[in-house]
Amino acid sequence: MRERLLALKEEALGELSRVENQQQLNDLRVKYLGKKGRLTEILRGMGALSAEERPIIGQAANEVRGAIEAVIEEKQTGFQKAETEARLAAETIDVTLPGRPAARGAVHPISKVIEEIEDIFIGMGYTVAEGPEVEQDYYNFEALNLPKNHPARDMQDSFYITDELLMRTHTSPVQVRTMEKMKGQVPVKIICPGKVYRRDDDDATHSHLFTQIEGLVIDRNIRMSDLKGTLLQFVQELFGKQTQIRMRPSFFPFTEPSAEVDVTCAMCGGSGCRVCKQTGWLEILGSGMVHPRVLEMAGYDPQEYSGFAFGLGVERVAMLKYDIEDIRHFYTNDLRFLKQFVHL
Ligand code: FA5
Repeated sequence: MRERLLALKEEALGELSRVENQQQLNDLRVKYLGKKGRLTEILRGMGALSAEERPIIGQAANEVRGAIEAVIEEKQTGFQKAETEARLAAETIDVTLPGRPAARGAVHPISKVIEEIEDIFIGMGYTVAEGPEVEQDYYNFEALNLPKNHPARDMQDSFYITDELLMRTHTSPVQVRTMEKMKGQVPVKIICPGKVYRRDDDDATHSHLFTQIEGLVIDRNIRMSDLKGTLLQFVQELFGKQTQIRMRPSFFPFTEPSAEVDVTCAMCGGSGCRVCKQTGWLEILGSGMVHPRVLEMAGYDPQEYSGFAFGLGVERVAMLKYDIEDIRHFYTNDLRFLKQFVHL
C-alpha cells in the first residue's frame, strides 16, 4: 500500500508539472484528492491493514496529500498571478498617447461683432435691452410716428403675419418698449442687438434677414453733439483711432433731425477704393434726435427731455472689419468661411 501511495504521488506530481491552466489544475485536484479520487480509493483499503500498519500508512497518506496539495497551491498562486498580470497589461493606459481631438465649434463672426459692440457701449455706461422679433404693428411703426399708410413704411417692406403682427423690420420698436417700461424716468441709455426682417431682394449688401443694433439715450439736455461724440468714440474703438465719421442729412419719421452716418473706409483709409466705390466713405448706420411725438407717445415730455437714437447694420460693420465682399457668406454656413474666424 505504501508503494501504491508513493506511485500515486509520483504520478500526481508528474501530471501537475504539466498543467497549463486553471481548468486542468481543477481537474487534477478532483482526480487525485476528490471524494471519489485516487487517494480516497487507495485509503479505502486501510480497513484490511493491521493495527500497527494503519498509523504508518495513515501518516504516509497524509504526506502524499500534503505534497500534492502544496504543488496545487503553488500552481494556483502562479495562475492567479499570471491572470492578474495579463488583466493589468490589457487595461494599461498609455498616458503618452496623443488625445483624440473633439471637434470644437466657434462663435459666429456676427455674434463676435455684436459682443465687441456691446462691450464698447457697456464701457460707456449703456445696458443691453431686448425685444421680440415677432412685433406688433404699433411698436414697429405707429409709435415711431409711422401711422398706417405712411409712405415711409415702404422703405421697410415687411413680412406680415396678421394685419397687426409682423416680423420686426428694425430694432427701433425696442426704443418704444424701453421708454414705456421706464415710465418717464431718466436717464435711458440702452443698446439693443437683434435680428430684423425685410422683403429686400438678397444681393451682395442686402439680406432679407439681418442684424441691427439700436441705441437710445434720453435725458435732459441731450443734443446732436452728444450723438456725434458718442458715435465717433464708438467707431474709433471699433475700427481704430484714425477713423472719422461723416453725418449726412437724412429722413426717418421717428427722428428729427435725422442723419446717416458714414465712416472712413477701413480698406483705403479714405483715399478711395473698390470697397467704398472710390468715395472714401462707407455708410454704417441711421440716426437722429428722437422725434418729440415719439417721446410724447411713450410718456416723456418733449419740453423737458430730449434724446438721440441710432440703428446700425451689424453685417455691414462685420463686412468692413473683416473685408468680406458678400453679406450672404454670413448665412450660407460654409465651414471654409466660418473657420477663418475661429482664432479671431
Ligand atoms: C433703420 O432701420 C432705422 N431704424 C435706423 C435708425 C434708428 C434711425 C434710430 C434713426 C434712429 P435703415 O433702414 O437705414 O434704418 O437701416 C439701418 C442700417 O441697417 C443701415 O444703415 C444698414 O447698415 C443696415 N441695413 C438696412 N437694410 C439692410 C439689408 N437689407 N441687409 C443688411 N443690412 C441692412
